[in-house]
Amino acid sequence: MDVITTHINADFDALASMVAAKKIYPDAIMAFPGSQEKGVRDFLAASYAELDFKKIKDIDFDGITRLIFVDVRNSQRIGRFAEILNKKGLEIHIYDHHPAAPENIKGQKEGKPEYRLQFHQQGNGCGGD
Ligand SMILES: [Mn+2]
Repeated sequence: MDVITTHINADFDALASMVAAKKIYPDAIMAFPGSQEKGVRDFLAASYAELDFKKIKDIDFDGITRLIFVDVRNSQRIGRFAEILNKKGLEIHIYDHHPAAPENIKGQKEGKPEYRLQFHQQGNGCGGD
């Protein structure tokens, strides 16, 4: 089972990245690792779009074979998903724009660092989250 997730206190770039990743991994489940920012909560509650998110408590963690992280690669910002990072056979894909840090997760597939660097040099105006 594939799961697309992001950082705790999810913001709109997290939400948008999850929806974009679902286009690449159409069979994946989308799940937030924790709460969302108020604006995101309000947006989802208003049902502007039919977005199919699953609650983390309803996910069978033993059944996860691939984790797709978007807008995050810091293991301290992924809530309960950190518990299975070292699970045997787990595949990890990462699409993130944050700078390198010691606690960063390593993935078999990662977004290009050159792109991340360029993004930050230009200034992304999203407060760094
Ligand atoms: Mn974000």
